[in-house]
Amino acid sequence: MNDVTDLHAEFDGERLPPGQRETTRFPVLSKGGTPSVADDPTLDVYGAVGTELSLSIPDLEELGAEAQRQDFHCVTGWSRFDCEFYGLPFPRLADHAGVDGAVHVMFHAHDGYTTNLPLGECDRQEVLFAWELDGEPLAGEHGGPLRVVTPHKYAYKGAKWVSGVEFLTEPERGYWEKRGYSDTANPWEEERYA
Ligand SMILES: Nc1nc2c(c(=O)[nH]1)N[C@H]1C(S)=C(S)[C@@H](COP(=O)(O)O)O[C@H]1N2
Ligand SMILES: [Mo]
Repeated sequence: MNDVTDLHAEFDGERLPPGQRETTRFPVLSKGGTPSVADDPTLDVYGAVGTELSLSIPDLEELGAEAQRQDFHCVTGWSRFDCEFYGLPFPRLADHAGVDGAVHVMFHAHDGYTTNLPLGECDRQEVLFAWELDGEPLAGEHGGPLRVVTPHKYAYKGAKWVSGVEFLTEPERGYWEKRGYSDTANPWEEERYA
């Protein structure tokens, strides 16, 4: 298991970011209800890439899935330590598609949610397309069958029920980023609101 719970060191912070409290529960935070998503979803990869792709979870697994132990920080103030996610690191997907002029990424989800990151901030090993948590298939309310996790950012940067990854040549803002949440979302700098 690849342990990335020491990620805070890169941001010169403690393991528990400022203003957060640790919880052993796993609260559900969704803008609406849990959408119905096929058990065998496809992830569309498109925009400024060499090859547009439509990938199933088995396709993602074949590109080089791995297990990682990660911490999860919600902007509303709770952190859950030691989440064991299994999924595909973003860089493997980006390499497979072949980034072609992109500087930014928009993640799209089945509930209409979107969230954005600069390419350099999602082309990181700990950004996972995840379909298992703690040895079980990811629960629907937590974004199953497939979600993104971003342990170096507040968790709104990780789209549950992810449906598409759009590579962009200009920055754009996602759902919460347009509604007053921080675009940069660094938990160790408490970048909660814009
Ligand atoms: N598609 C989608 N992804 C989403 C959200 C959402 O409403 N829809 N909420 C975000 C927020 S604000 C947080 S804190 C985390 C919560 O994940 P959890 O419900 O598994 O705790 O998912 C993020 N990803
Ligand atoms: Mo959140």
